[in-house]
Amino acid sequence: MHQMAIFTHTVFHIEPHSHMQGRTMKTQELTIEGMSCGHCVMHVKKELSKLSGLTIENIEIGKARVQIDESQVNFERMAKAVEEAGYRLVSAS
Ligand SMILES: [Cu+2]
Repeated sequence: MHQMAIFTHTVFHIEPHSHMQGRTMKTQELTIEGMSCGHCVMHVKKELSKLSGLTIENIEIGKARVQIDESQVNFERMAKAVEEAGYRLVSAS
């Protein structure tokens, strides 16, 4: 019974991604200020991954490359997520 609950939970979270197929995703290179180690990378990764319409391709100290669905994600939303992690989004291009 417990296993079943976990399975349902997983499906619930995976489902929204299937709706993204066919959408145009745009690559964005993010410059992030204040990151200095692997923990910073983890924090930024955690917050950015909460945004629907955003797929993380790579994150390293000071920068990240993501794919965004522009109908769901803009600079402000990414900046807010980065800020939530404790850092500052300087630019996205
Ligand atoms: Cu750190």
